[in-house]
Amino acid sequence: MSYPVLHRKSIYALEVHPESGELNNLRAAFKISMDINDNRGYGYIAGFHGVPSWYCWHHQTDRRTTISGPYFLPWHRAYLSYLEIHLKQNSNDPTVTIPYWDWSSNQSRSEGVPKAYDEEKMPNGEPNPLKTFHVQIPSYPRPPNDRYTRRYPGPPQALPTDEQVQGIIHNDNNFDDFILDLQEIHDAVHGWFSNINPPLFGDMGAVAWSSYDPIFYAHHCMIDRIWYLWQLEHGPTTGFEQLLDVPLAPFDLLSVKDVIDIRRLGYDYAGSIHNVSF
Ligand SMILES: [Cu+2]
Repeated sequence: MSYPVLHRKSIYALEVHPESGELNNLRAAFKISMDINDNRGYGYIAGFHGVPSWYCWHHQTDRRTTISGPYFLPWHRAYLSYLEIHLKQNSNDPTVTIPYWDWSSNQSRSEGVPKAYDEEKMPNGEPNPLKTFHVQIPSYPRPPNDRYTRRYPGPPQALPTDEQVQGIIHNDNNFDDFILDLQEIHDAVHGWFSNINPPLFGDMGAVAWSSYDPIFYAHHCMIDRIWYLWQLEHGPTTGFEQLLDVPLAPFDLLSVKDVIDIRRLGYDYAGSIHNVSF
C-alpha cells in the first residue's frame, strides 16, 4: 500500500485539541498499536532495535554481522518509515506521521521533554501513550522484561545546541565525519535520559531498551531530519555511493538506495526554525 507524501512536523507544531487534531491522532495510533501484544504491534516493532532482535546499526557495527559500515542513518531511516507505515495501516489513519523532537530548540533547552511526551494523562483522563510503554517480552526470559519504560531527564540546558547541529550540517563535508559527529550528538541525547548521581537508569540510555520508549522515534526523527538537511546541502548520496545496494535487514525490501529520497518513503520535513525552504 502506498500513501501520499506528508510532512513530518515538529512536536511543537502539532495541533492540540482535547478530542481531535494531530496530537490526539498520533496518541491514538500509538495506543492502538501498543495494545497489540503479538507480532502485529508496537512492542514487536520496538524489539527490532535491541532486545530481543538486535538489528540496529550504531557506530559502524551491528551484533548480527562481523561486517562494519556506516549504516546508522540508513538503517534508522528505514526503521522509522516502517513504524510510520505500520501506524497508518494499523490505526486506519493515513494522516499520521512521526513528529520530530528538536531538542536543540530554545523551547526544549528551557523545558526539557516536550509536554506531548511528558504529560501523565491525556485530556480524557487516560494515560498518555507517549509517556511510557509497558514492555513485555516473553521470548526474553531475563528481567527486566515486564515493566514500564522510565526516564530520568537531565537539565534542559544540557541538551545539544542549535549551533552544534548547524555546525555539523554545514562544516562536515565528508559523510564519514558527519555520521560520526551526528552519532555523538545522538548518543548525548540518549544519555541525557539517565541520572548519574544517584544512578537512575533511563531506557533511552541503552541500545537494548531505548526503542521501547515512544520518545525514541521523535528523537530519531530529528536525527533523520538532520541527515536530510545535510543531504540537501552536500548531495543525496555523497560519500556512501558504495553502500547503495546493501539491504537493510529486517526491512529486506529496502536497500540503502531506497531510503535516499525521503519522498519515496512517503514523507518530507515541514519548514522549521532553521529557515530552510522545502
Ligand atoms: Cu538512537
